[in-house]
Amino acid sequence: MSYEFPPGFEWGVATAAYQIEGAIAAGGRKPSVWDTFSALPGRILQGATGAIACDHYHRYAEDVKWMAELGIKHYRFSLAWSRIIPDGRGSVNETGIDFYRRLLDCLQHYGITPHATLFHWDSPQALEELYGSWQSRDMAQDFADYATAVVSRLGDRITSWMTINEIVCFTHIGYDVNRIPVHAPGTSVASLKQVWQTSHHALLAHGLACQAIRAASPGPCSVALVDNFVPTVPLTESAADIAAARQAFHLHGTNGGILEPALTGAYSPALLAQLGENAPEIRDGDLAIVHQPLDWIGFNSYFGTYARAAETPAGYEVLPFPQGYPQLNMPWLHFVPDCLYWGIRHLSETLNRPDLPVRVTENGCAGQDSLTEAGEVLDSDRILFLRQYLRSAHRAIQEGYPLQGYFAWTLMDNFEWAYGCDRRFGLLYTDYETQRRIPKASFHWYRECIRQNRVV
Ligand code: GBH
Repeated sequence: MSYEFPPGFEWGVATAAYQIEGAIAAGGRKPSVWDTFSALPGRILQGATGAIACDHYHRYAEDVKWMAELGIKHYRFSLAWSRIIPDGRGSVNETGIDFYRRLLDCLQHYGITPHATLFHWDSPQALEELYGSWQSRDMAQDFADYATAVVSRLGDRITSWMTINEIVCFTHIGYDVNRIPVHAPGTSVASLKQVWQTSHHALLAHGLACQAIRAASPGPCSVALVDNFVPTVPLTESAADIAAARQAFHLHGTNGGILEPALTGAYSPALLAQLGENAPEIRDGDLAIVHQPLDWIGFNSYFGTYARAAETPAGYEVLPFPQGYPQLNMPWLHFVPDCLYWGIRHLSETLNRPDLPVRVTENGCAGQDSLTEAGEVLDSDRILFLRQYLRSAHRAIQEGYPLQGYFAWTLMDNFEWAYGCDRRFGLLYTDYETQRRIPKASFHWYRECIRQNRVV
């Protein structure tokens, strides 16, 4: 098997603003909830913050040069809301916009197509103080206004837009019931209903932003949502286990309450029944707003959960990972390459959206990377990981599923949220002392895949 991809397959890398930019007070930027959260003692491993991160704000030109060296033609990045509208609502900071113009011009110089995410978790602190950010329905309209501000200014340089990255990560992981959550804003709330309300508001924000992007774009553009739904993977590919995985999908993780309403216009009925009084308040007309036509869907693929047919009332069971199951250097990052294929197939078959083009907008892993005496990083574990997931992508294409592109997470080691700078996901090793980027073995391997347009 040569694992060749079709001509035009989009090879890329992905990053996010707060994880790489640093320069948190430069050019009129005001704090986001991640600045506040990471400054609190004990929230982030080794007390790291994103204050400097990879200093990409100042070093973007060098970073884009590395992308060109890697051979990618597509780059996914995010914009920092509080750089562009520092108070979250109200006046636009043109200096913030200018930074992205410089970045975009540099990408264009190297022939790299930008794919921009409007929001990757860094809500303006001002809106947290004003109304508790995602706890308020007002956040949705403020987000849509921010989308208008961005697209009307940068729509000449960007035509591929993503509204929001991974709703669950700043709602269900940012708000928790009677427990300190691990992500910003880190608010403890009284009920699960309040948690679901935050993700419902984020879905509304997504819907209103889709409308705002299309209204503000000076020319044709495409609009997507990016989600990290968790695929259920049939333990064997028997017809019974496949049916079990499809049944299990809706109630697994938050699949039925985030991806499902966005793509089908309805929360999973089974999920709503299970939530009972903890279901969010959904007003008349909300689901029509949430269910905007999308040009494609972004799938962040990291792990999945095995399911099989079983003699349970539901007719299936989801399986815990056995002791010793292979995983990468994060507690949740089990090695399940088939989840990439099954995620795409569930979009098509289980949510009945075979029409919807897919991009894998993130896939990657943390290793315990270190420099050898010769100054190399020999991350054969990352090569193993990426190679197997890419083979799974290849299978999806071979079977006719509409997978258009693949973005490795991530260009360079960066601020890994609650894990600070301790966990490295990059193809480039970041020396945080000197800000030097050092290509890992996986960088050279990925470049070869791109050059040959196949999994090598
Ligand atoms: C991606 O999320 C993010 O988009 C990206 O910014 C990040 O750097 C990358 O992953 C690597 O982590 O057990 O409560 O700690 C991936 C989805 C979200 C999956 C958080 C694991 C752990 C929740 N991840 N989740 S918890």
